[in-house]
Parts: sequence; structure tokens; C-alpha cells
Amino acid sequence: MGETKRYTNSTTGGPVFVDVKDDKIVRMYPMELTDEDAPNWEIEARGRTFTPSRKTTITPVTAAWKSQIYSPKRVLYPMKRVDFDVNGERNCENRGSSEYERISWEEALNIVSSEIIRVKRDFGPGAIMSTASSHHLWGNIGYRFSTLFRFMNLVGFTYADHNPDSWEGWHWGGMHNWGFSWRLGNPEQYDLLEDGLQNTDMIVFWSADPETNNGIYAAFESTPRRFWLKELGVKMVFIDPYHNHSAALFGDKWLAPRSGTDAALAAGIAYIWITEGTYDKEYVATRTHGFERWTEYILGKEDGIPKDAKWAENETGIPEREIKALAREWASKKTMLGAGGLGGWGGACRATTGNEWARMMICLIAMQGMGKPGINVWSTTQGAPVDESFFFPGYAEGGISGDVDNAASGYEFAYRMFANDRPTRNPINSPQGQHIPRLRIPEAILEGKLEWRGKGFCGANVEAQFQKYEYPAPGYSKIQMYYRYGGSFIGTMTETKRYVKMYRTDKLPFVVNQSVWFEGEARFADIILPACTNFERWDISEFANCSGYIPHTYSQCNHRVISLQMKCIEPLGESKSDYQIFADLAYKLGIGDIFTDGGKTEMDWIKQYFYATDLPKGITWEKFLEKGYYVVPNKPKGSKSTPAMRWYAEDREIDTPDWGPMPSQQVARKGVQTGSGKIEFVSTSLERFDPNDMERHPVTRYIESWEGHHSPHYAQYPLQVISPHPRFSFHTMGDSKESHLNEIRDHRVLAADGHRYWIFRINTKDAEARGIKHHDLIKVFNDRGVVIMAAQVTERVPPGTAHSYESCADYLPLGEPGNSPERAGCINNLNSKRFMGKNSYGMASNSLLVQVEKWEGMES
Ligand SMILES: Nc1nc2c(c(=O)[nH]1)N[C@H]1C(S)=C(S)[C@@H](COP(=O)(O)OP(=O)(O)OC[C@H]3O[C@@H](n4cnc5c(=O)[nH]c(N)nc54)[C@H](O)[C@@H]3O)O[C@H]1N2
Ligand SMILES: Nc1nc2c(c(=O)[nH]1)N[C@H]1C(S)=C(S)[C@@H](COP(=O)(O)OP(=O)(O)OC[C@H]3O[C@@H](n4cnc5c(=O)[nH]c(N)nc54)[C@H](O)[C@@H]3O)O[C@H]1N2
Ligand SMILES: [Mo]
Repeated sequence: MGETKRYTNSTTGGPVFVDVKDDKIVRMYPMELTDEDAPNWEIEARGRTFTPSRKTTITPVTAAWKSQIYSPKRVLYPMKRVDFDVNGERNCENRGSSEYERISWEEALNIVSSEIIRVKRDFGPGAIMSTASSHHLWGNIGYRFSTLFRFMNLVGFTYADHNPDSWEGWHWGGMHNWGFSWRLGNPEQYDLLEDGLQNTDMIVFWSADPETNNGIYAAFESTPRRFWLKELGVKMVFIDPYHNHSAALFGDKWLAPRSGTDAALAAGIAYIWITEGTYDKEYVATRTHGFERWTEYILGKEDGIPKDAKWAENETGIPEREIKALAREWASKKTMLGAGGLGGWGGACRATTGNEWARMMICLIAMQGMGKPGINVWSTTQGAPVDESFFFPGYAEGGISGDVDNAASGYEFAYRMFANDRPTRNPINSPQGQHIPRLRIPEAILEGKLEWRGKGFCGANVEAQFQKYEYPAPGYSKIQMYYRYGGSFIGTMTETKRYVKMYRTDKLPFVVNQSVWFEGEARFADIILPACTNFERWDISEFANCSGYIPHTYSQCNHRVISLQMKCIEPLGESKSDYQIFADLAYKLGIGDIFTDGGKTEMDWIKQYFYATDLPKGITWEKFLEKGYYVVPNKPKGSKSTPAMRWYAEDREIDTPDWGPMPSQQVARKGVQTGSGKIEFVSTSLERFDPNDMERHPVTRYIESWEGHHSPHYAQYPLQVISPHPRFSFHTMGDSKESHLNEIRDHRVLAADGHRYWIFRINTKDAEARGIKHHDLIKVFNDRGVVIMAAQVTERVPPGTAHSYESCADYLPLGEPGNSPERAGCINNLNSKRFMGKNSYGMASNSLLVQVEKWEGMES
């Protein structure tokens, strides 16, 4: 028997110590810092000193990692669909139904490399499509922007581009009221923890549940902050159709608007502030644009409908007196608006009316003087006083690809990383090339023709989202091969039976999936290449640092912890690191030495990466290898704090560490990135682009949802479902895989048939009316499909509203794939593929109308 050895590693839910014995992972746990590590920051506020714990935190997914590594659903060997013959019958229509057989690595690599060569020769490199999903196993070297892009850039490919899923309404809407394009429409958050502790009286959490979503990647780092604020007497109000977990722990008041009507509630609040004169008149006069015209809309002079509290009650279902009480208390107190879980984001932004919700949030906080002490957009998740001047990149900075076109902020890092050798680029993945919005992959394949605006995340500037594109792009072939990397879209995109149908056609002649687990889309590939987890390879990363469109994301954490992600065990079965798989393929294609830059191992890249960052200023390479992590020291005591948007409120030049607005994006050096240089109630960019777009009008307004209580099909499908991010899993990560998260009864419910069903939360009255009891199996349906789930009968949603998390990891049709009820829990089978608006090419996944019935058993 060997000794137990402690390794370091990191995850989407925090860095960890990993105990390993005899090449087996025994346990994983949060890091406990020692006296050798940098001391804590301290914040003085209201006569107290606040300082964080010396221990990092982890999420439930991280706590369940061991069961995911040793999951029976791991792909351990290269696999081939039994009825796929690369030189003969391909039987594409059987994808998703056929069995798989084990093949050798040699055979798998030969098939994939020969297909790459055939497609490039016959159709050009643009006929290869590839994409990964949003979230990758942690580690900046192995990350999709890094290793996957390095390989794909060298081969050449059409990228299935990501819509700004997390940001939607802020991106397509909010950006037009205040800029922040480099943050996709979310606001900066610097030093707001100190500001909040010192100055704030009340926080309105509006579509925000930080106890569930943890900002992003930051585990429970911000939980103590909310306890501190509570101790200081800061009142917490929650506006959410679901009585969410933060509301349960901290809420003083819960308001549950009908889904899709948040902008009406906001308009009702603005009406009261305007008519009672309880807004910051000086700020509105000097720091904003378009208020008078907007006031005409709010007061009903524009359309004859005053947006008063009675009107807002009719739309939202929230009693008039509660709307008035909230508006008055808000105006009388220094209030932070926690709009979305990160300060920005929020399920309300991923909905039919997401643009207008985000824009209304900006109007409200502008009316109260955004940037003045204690008044801001802040959800308690960012803004700790960590040191942003210490440079360590996040995954969005491109890693070993050096791809400056497709990493949000890679231009800063690529020159440090590639001072002596060549980074990679893919001319096809540029505005002049070809790309496909991932929300329209099925239409690209099945219909072969697309037109739309905006290349995925349009962070470059506001105008980028108006750019027109078509598929096939001039001169390019249609897609012939799909190199998929993991397989979550059936659980996470919209109207997702489309993706199933897309796989089952010979219009897509070849599909390879490089996957860790056998689930979701991996079940539809011709060849499956087994990738290992980050516990079976080397990497390097920082706690919650993605960077890119969330600059300085690590300010969510109480300590900046940079980890060496150690290879804890040998890869299971014949699985390999993604880097090794791509390297092996690259050698088959004759570009191996270019891909590996002359034979570099992952460890060689990590060392190069280490020296391209500021790490050598704090720790030697040798010490880092031995210790496994480094804690970045905080700013020296007494450093001046620069709260977000204080500069703007005080009409000064920007003094925060934010990357924008660039001088080219400002009218003069002061001001935000809008045409007027001010926060806009009436958008000058929309005025210029399409002043008659009633789904995104220059004048910020409430619009009725096309999948809501005004829709024609509401009578038939009277339950409004919200589908936020799952509390226990991280999107598809942690779900299914027979991991122990499945045993949590608020995640899945074990039924008599032995299957663990996904949960659908329904109000007691709605359940009774349908004869449904707690934990009954139910059929959730509309014209787009049927999903079988377990009912959770609850008072945490009001009558008429239902709740089911998105992102189930698997897809388990009861009959023909794409044409039968589904029982893994893909609620996204049922939402609409329609974009948010005719000029807003984002997903409205949170707006969904269904009916439910008790499910009596098998049917197909
Ligand atoms: N209804 C509804 N839908 C939504 C949302 C919502 O609010 N409501 N939110 C949207 C948002 S904000 C997001 S971010 C998306 C997320 O949606 P996705 O990006 O589709 O989901 P993920 O679970 O992040 O997908 C990760 C996939 O990559 C694979 N993978 C991870 N790491 C590795 C690796 O190291 N190697 C390999 N080979 N594969 C790997 C995983 O196995 C998994 O299949 O969902 C969106 N969908
Ligand atoms: N545990 C866990 N944490 C995560 C993730 C995960 O999958 N699991 N995903 C990460 C990612 S990629 C992202 S983008 C962030 C997302 O962070 P957010 O966008 O903030 O999270 P959501 O869960 O979409 O929504 C937050 C709250 O909004 C509520 N909500 C939904 N629709 C409406 C509405 O119409 N009106 C109002 N007022 N409220 C509404 C939901 O009930 C939920 O409580 O979370 C990150 N953190
Ligand atoms: Mo996201």
C-alpha cells in the first residue's frame, strides 16, 4: 500500500487539494491557506473591520467531482458506430439509435484524419465545422480557446459561434443605453464591496440568486458578504418568480412578477418616482440623455397608457400597493440594484423581453444616481479589494492558441506568451470568413441557408451587432463534417429536438465527438474520441478567472489563488488529454510539429505560460511546482479605492482598472460608450440603426412577450415556465453521469422504475387542479414536444408559474430520437428557437408556455 499524497487542482467551482493513494483519488477539499500565504484584505465600515476566512470554498459540483471521474458513463476507449463505414454505407439516419463498438486509437485517428483530408481537398477547410460548449473543465492550457483553437486553427474550420448566452438582454439591449460593449453590456464592479458595506441601506436583487449561481466560478466566496450586510441592517428585497435560495436565506421581501413582465414593474416604479419627484434630478439632467422623451412614454403621453402602479399590477400580478411601497422605500434609501447574479446577467435577460428588462434596469439606477456612494448595480458577487495590477490571464485570453481574433482579450496576453514563437490564426473564423450561429446549426445543415446579424459575442463595439452575415459565406462550401467537442446543446440551446434531427441526416456526412462522458450529443457521433478529465493531466489556472468579457472576474473571490493543476492519476482506460488527442491527430495530418511547437508537452507549455505572467514576481517556478499554488498579495494598505462608475457620476475621466471605454469609443475622453457619452433612456445607436423596431425601440419600454400571457397559445398552454441555471450542477457538468449529485432530491427524484427524473416545480393549486401529487411523474408538453419529469409541488412559485432548471446532461427519448417524449429532463426541447427580436439574435430560453398532465406510463 502506498502513501497518501496531497496534490493541487482546480475546477469551475473552486481550487482544491486532492488526496491520492495508489493512483486513486481518495478525496477532494477546499484549500486552507497558511501563514506563508499573503495576508487578508480588511475593509473598515460602520465601525467594524471585515476580513475573509483563510479557506477557499467549493460548489456542490466540485464536491461531487470524484464520482464524475470514476463515473460508469466515462468514455474509456475510442468508439465507432457499428453501422458506420467510412468507405461504404454511413447510415447517418441511424445516429442516436445505433450501438457502438470499441476500436483502436490507430483506427480512430486514421478515420478522423482521412476525413479531414478528404473534406479539405473536396470542399475546402470551411466545410469542417467545430465548436465546444461554454464551460470547459478548468485549466487555461487545456481550455477550448487554447488547445482546441490551436488545433482547429491549424486545420482550418468554420466556427459555430456562441451567442452571448449569459448576457443576452444586456448585450442586445443594455449596450444601447450605456455601452460597455467590451463587457457585452454588463457594468464594471470595482470596489463595490467596500462601497456597499460602507454606504448601502438596501439591495434589490432582481433576477439574482447568488447563493445558487455564485456569480460565476466563484463558489461561496460571496456568502459571508451577504451575512455582513445583513448584520449591518441592510434590507434585502428579491424580485423573482421563484422564491430562490438567496431569498430563502436573506430575503426581507419577495415579489414574484409574472414571467416576462419585469419591464412593466420597472416602468411602474419609474412612474412613481417621476410623479412624486423622488429621483436624482441633478444626475438625470447632467449625466443622462433622453429622459424627457422617455417620461412621455412612462406617463402615457406617447401611447395613451400611463404606466402607473395599477397598470403594472395588471401586467405583473404584483399588488399596486406593494409596487408603490417598493418604489418609495427604494427612492428614500441608498440602494444597490442587484440586477442579475453577476451585476448584469439574470434569467430575465434570457427571455423574450430580456432586452427591455436590462434597459429598464439601467434607466432605474440612472434615475437614482448610479455611481454615487452606495448606489450602483451590484449583486454582492464582485468587487472585493484584490490587486488587479498583478497580471495572470483567464481562460478567455487564448492560452496556447495565441488567437487574438477569437479570445476576448487575447491581444494583451498573446504578445507575452508568443514573444519568441508563432501564435495561430484561422482566417475562416474572422468577419471575412464563414461562421454559423450555434443556435442555427440545425438550419444550416438541414436547410443549407441562413442570414443573420452579429458575429456571436459582438464585444468589439456597439456597431458590431448590426453586421450582416450569410451562410454559406461567399466562396465557401456547405458543412460536410462536424468536429464536436462534448455534447450539451440538447440540454442547453433552444427547441433542441432540432439538434437531434440534424444529426439524423446524410446532409451531415461525418461527425466526430471528442468527449469525456457518453451522454447528450456524444450519442450521435460516428466516431467518439475519449478525452480525460483535468485530474488526469497537467494544467494551470486561477480561481474564478475567466477574464475576456468579464475583466478581472477574480474580484469575486476573497483571495486570488493561482493553481498548478497537477496530474493526480493516470488517464482512465485509454482516454487521453485533449492536447494529446489533437497532437496525435496533428501528426497524422503532417502538422504535428507545428501543433506541438517542436514536441512540447503540456508541462512545457505550462512553464512558458508561467513566465508569460506576473507569477515569477511572486514565486519561483521550482517552488510553484512543489507547492502547487500561489496567493496574490492584496493592494498595499491605504491604497485609494476606485468604486465603479464613481468617475462617471462625478464627471471625471475613468480611474478604474477597466479596459474600456477605449478613447475611440468615446465622444470625448470623459463619458460612457454611447452616442451622447451619457447613460441613455432613448438610445442614439438604435435611433440610427432602426428607429421603427418595436421589439427594440430607441425609447426603452415594456413590450408584451411573444411567449407569455398575451400570446394566442396561452389558453392552451397556461403555465409559464422559467428555466434558470441548476443549483446543484453547473449546466450539464455534474448532472447525469451517475454522480452523487443525482441523489440530491432537489436535483433529481428516483422513481419506482429506477430512473432519476428531472424536477418540475409547480404551485400547489396548479397541481391540485390537475390531480398531481408531490413527486408524481408528469408529462410537460406543448406543440414542440413532451418531456417526462417529476413534480415538486411547492409554494415557491405562484400559481400560473412553473420552474424547471435548464441543462440536463443527457437526452433519453422514449422512442424515435427527435420524435418522441424525452425523460432525461431536457426542458429546452420545449422552448422556442425564435430569436429575442428581429434585430436581437439571442436566445429567449427563459420564456416558455406549457401544459402538464399526470403521466401514466410508457408511450411513444
Ligand atoms: N433554458 C435555459 N437555457 C439556457 C440558459 C438559461 O438560463 N435557460 N442559460 C444559457 C447559458 S448562460 C449558458 S452559459 C449555456 C451553457 O450551455 P452549454 O455551453 O451548452 O453547456 P455546458 O454544460 O457548459 O457544456 C459543456 C460541454 O463541454 C464538455 N466538456 C467540458 N470540458 C471538456 C473537456 O475538457 N474536454 C472535452 N472534450 N469536453 C469537455 C462537457 O462534457 C459538456 O458536454 O446554457 C444556456 N441555456
Ligand atoms: N450552480 C450553478 N451556478 C452557475 C451556473 C450553473 O449552471 N449552475 N451557470 C453559470 C453561468 S454560465 C451563468 S451565465 C450564471 C447565470 O447567472 P444568472 O443569470 O444570474 O442566473 P439564472 O439562474 O439564470 O437566474 C437568476 C435568477 O433569476 C430568476 N429569473 C428567471 N427568470 C426571471 C424573470 O423573468 N424575472 C425575474 N425577476 N427573475 C427571473 C431565476 O429564478 C433565478 O433565481 O450562473 C453561473 N453559475
Ligand atoms: Mo452562462
